[in-house]
Amino acid sequence: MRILLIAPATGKWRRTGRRALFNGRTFRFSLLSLLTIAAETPPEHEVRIIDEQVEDVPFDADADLVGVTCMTALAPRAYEIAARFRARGIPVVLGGMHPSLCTDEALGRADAVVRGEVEGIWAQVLEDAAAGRLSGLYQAPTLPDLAGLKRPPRHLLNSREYATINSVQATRGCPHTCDFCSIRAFHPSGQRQRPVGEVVAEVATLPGRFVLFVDDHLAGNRAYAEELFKALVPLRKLWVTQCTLSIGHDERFVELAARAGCFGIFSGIESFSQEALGGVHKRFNRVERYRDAIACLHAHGIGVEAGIVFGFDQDDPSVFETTLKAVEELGIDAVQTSIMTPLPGTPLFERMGPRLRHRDWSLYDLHNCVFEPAGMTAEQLEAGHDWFTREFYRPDRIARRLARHMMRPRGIESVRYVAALNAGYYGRVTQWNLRGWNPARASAGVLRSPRLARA
Ligand code: B12
Ligand code: SF4
Repeated sequence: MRILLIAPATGKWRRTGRRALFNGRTFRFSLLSLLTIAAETPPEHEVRIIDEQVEDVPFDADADLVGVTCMTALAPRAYEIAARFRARGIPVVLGGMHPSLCTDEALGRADAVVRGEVEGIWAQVLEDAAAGRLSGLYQAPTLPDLAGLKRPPRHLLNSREYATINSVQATRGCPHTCDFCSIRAFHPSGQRQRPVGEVVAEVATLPGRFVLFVDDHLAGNRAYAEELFKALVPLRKLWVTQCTLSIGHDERFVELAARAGCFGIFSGIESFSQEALGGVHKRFNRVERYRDAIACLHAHGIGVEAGIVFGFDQDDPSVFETTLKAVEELGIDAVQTSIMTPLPGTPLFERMGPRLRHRDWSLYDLHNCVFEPAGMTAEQLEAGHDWFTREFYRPDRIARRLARHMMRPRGIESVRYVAALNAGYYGRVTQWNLRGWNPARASAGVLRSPRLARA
């Protein structure tokens, strides 16, 4: 069979991806979801991967089966794509985060849906598609064993379009249960790990030094992480990953991570209100310990990109200004801002049901306010989010940040990465015309620029 695997993108990401400059490449790393499916596909089939961020979907392609992956914000686009192929009589199977968590909805938009991980069920999907009887829900009877996973065929991607195609996944899921997070909803049994030897063997085959671990919390199991880091040391790779800031409370562990090649982490700090963190089951983030944890990471040459969320019930219009001051004081290297978004399948979504403003999934992209906030209006929340992002990525602030970064241990080695991150986010501010205003300062007489359509 000729199999077309598609990763859709929303309108603004499609427009951004086609620009020569500030085209979002910094934030584009290899599509492990589709590469994993390609790896599971026997060689007698022909697989082509389309990433809509960088190329148009070939709606007239000759294909015997189309597979579309999607997260929530991309569901409407995935359904559009599915409808176009189904209109030509080509069967479509949907999979990934959103179809797994909103299965009934997805089943109404495709011939079949795979719920959960693809290993252990893809062969059945292919057999049914080849026999012309692809239909309904497919789910592997047990969670796949992460030992013996096949290597992703990264050559199917055009490496020039990505920050890196050296993405690797060592673990799936997370041991924590933050109630706004899709990871726990998708992986309810917590975290599973691949054998260290297999991960290290895969990393060793990757060209160049830079590697990106897409794990949700690479240090979720400390003993496993230590074993992995020790095995990575001799490879002399340089890598970044996601994990909680709590690793910064253990200097010995941070030192090992640095020796293993870690020079950056993305960490969901989320808020500077302990009460807000408690309200979403993220009490393990200790606000009073942020400073020491970040200082420890910096001392070992590990940069920190923080995830910050606005729109907690405890947030009022002053939150944007106080957060800006706090992240600057802590010397955080980059910030990814989001607006609190109740994503389907999460406990937060259930709790927020009556407060949801609509269920237009295309706006559930973490940059729009889709619920009624408690401490400010939806307009103030969106404006403050945009204002914070624009202020944090002001060129003078970026320049100061980079100068400060270079002075830190291993700063020269990692400054290119921090610069690329900051330039990438600055590009978003300009390309997406993020302006906003500070709700704590804006009074009736202040000119407020309206938000442009975001999807
Ligand atoms: C890499 C990544 C990206 C990359 C690439 C995305 C991509 N298309 O692959 C980039 C940087 C582009 C990205 C962007 C965004 N992302 Co993202 N991303 C991830 C991340 C960290 C890893 C994905 C991955 O490679 N996983 C490894 C693979 C092997 O696992 P998997 O995707 O679950 O796939 C398995 C199964 O789901 C299944 N499967 C998956 N797809 C399909 C398709 C078919 C047909 C079948 C049969 C099976 C199947 O089989 C796979 C193997 O078992 C995930 C977190 C995560 N753990 O998944 C977040 C995640 C998917 N992203 C998320 C979000 C919110 C976003 C953004 C909206 C962020 C933002 N505010 O801008 C944007 C949206 C971009 C857009 N509008 O176009 C959320 C989605 C939540 C949700 N419910 O929707 C996640 C879960 C992060 C989180 N912690 O909440 N992201
Ligand atoms: S620690 Fe991060 S990945 Fe884990 S449940 Fe919380 S938000 Fe999700």
